[in-house]
Order: sequence, then structure tokens, then C-alpha cells
Amino acid sequence: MKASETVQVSIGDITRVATAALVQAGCDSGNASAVARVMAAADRDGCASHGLFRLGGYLASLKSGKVDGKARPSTKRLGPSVIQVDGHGGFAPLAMVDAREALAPLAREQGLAAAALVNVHHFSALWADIEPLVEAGLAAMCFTAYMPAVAPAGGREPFFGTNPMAFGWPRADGATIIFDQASAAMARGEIMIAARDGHELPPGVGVDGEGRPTTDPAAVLKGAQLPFGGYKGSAIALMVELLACGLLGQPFSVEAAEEDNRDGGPPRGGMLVLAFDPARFGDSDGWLAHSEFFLARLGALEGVRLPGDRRAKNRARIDREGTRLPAKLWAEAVRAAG
Ligand code: NDP
Ligand code: PYC
Repeated sequence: MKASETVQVSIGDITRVATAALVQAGCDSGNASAVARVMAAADRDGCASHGLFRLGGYLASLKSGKVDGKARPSTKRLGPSVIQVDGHGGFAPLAMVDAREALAPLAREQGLAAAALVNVHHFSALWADIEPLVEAGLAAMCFTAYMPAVAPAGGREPFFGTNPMAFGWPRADGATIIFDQASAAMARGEIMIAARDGHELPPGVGVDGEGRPTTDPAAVLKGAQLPFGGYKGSAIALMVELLACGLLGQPFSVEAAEEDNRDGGPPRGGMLVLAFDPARFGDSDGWLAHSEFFLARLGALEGVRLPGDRRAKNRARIDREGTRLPAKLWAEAVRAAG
């Protein structure tokens, strides 16, 4: 099979094959379907770096015993508006389902509520974590760290994780606007895909092992990624470490790497999720129309598009047509599914 060969696959088939492969590797059905759904959500929106591409990492972590595929999350209330969901060493998606279920009514009751996910292994795209909250009419944010990959501004050694954050705002008729971005100039998964497919990177994404700027993805993976926007992205990466790790008593990226077994799957860590009820902040009757006015003005500017528009277009097309995957990746997934 040639490396460039591709196959057209439906999102339903990706979900079914990924679920079966995870069950074969030791997940129970609840964990398998929650993890498969986040991978399928990424492929559905054209985010190949967090779609079925990640299956190998999930399977490796089950096989090495680092992640418990049968872990059952438990939820406890830490305060009037704060809950903790302990993943007990499982993958993050099932804990995220429980967190959302508890968070939505609490945000409506309190105006603002927070979920601290602890002892989870997170490996997916963040918009899918908050989209159901935003579709339910809440504003939401989430943050998680990783393992050292990004050199802080001025340095050349990896120290921060790629540390993504997502923000979502509810729109009229159940629609959403969600941005979701690494604090690195590019997610590591995108660099891995560029290395796999033999593509060069744009300038400014990373440096080689000697700290020299390079557009070679393999050299960046061995060297260090750069934060987006220099010291500004570096400050966001720092904030994410403090919110997702310092605040929650979870390993910072440097500590996560020290305890990780390097099986290629996600490290243990934390995730902070915030949900706000926009109707509880003083403009209960006007907030939606007012923010629709603002977003319409923004979207009408010449050359401007709203974050999430590319994903929405991909979703509409991929729901109709399916998506193209490397034939080798699909064959490996089908084999793993037995
Ligand atoms: P991108 O740089 O591709 O996109 C970041 C955001 O910017 C998206 O919301 C995107 O919307 C928006 N955007 C892009 N171009 C424009 C534009 N011209 N105008 C307006 N908005 C724009 O993403 P990253 O490479 O930073 O991250 C990719 C994925 O990797 C994310 O889903 C992230 O969660 C995931 N990730 C996960 C990690 C983890 O530890 N689990 C770690 C790091 C990253 P749109 O999608 O519509 O283009
Ligand atoms: O793409 O940087 C990344 C990433 C890290 C963990 C999951 N995705």
C-alpha cells in the first residue's frame, strides 16, 4: 500500500471501528464509545490531527497499562459552584460527559460554575468537550496541559505543553461560536501529520535541537515548538499550566512527562471547564440579540471570518460525503477492531 493512498470513510464507520478497536484493547463499552466519539467528532470537522490518527496512541496506553479502559469517573461537589470529576486514571471523554451533566444545571443555578477534571488522560480536540454546553445556551471555556513541547519565549528547551484552550458562546437558534487553539503556534498533532506526509511547516512554528529556526517537522519534533505570538502565547501557556495543573493539584507538563511511560498516548493530568449562564450577568433579556449584533458586524467585515466557520463547513460536507483517510491508517484501525 502506497503511503499516499487514501480511502473515503463515513463518520459512522470511523465511530464503529474505533469503538471496536478500543474494546478489543481493553476498554469497556462506555469508555470505548466516549473516546471513539471524540475522535469521530474531530474527523467530522476536518481536524485530522485529533481524529482516527490518535487511535494508535489510545491503544498503546491501554496495552501498556498506563490508562484504565474500564475506569468509572466519580463526581463530588467541592463548593457551591465547583465540582470535581475524578477520572481514576481513565481517558478524559467519559469524565467529560459526567462533568457536563453536573456543570450545566450548576451554571444555571449559580450563574458561573467550574468543573475540575483530575486523573484523566486527555488526547482530543477541545471544542468537542464544550460544544454540548454551548448548544445548551451556556458560555464555556476549558483548558488542559500536556507534556513539555513548547519553549517559553526567550528559551529554546521544551517546557510548556501545547496547552490548548477553547471558548464558546451560544448563538441564536442553538448555534454556537467556538474557538479552540493550542498556545503553541501549531498543535503538535499537526506537526506530526506534516512529518508523516512529508510537508514543510510555515516559518515560526519551531526550532531544531540547537535552537535554530526550521521548517522541517521532524527537526521541530526533536527540538522545540514555539508559542503563538511570542511572549503573548507564552503567557497563555503559563496561564493554562496554572489553571489546569496548579489549581487542580495535577501534574504540570514537566511533571507529567516525568511520570509518563512514553507509550505514545496521553499523559495523566487535569482539565478545567468553566460554564457561564449569560442570562445571569445583568442583561438577561438583551444579551443574545446584543451579541448577535456584534458577531454579525464582525463577520461582515471584509476579509474576516468567524472562528469555527471552517469546521462548520467541513462538518456539512463530511456528513454528506464522508472523509478521506490514509488507507494505511484505516487498514490498521480495521485490523485493531478485529
Ligand atoms: P488552529 O490554529 O488550526 O485553529 C485555532 C482556532 O482559530 C480555531 O478555532 C480556528 O477556527 C480559528 N481560526 C483559524 N484561522 C482563522 C481565521 N483566518 N479567522 C478566524 N479564525 C480562525 O488550531 P491549533 O493548531 O491551535 O489546534 C488544533 C487542535 O489541536 C485543537 O482542536 C486543539 O484543541 C487540539 N489540541 C489538543 C491538545 C490536547 O492536549 N488535547 C493540545 C494542543 C492542541 P476553525 O477551526 O474554524 O478554522
Ligand atoms: O496536538 O499538541 C497536540 C496534542 C497534545 C495532546 C493531544 N494533542
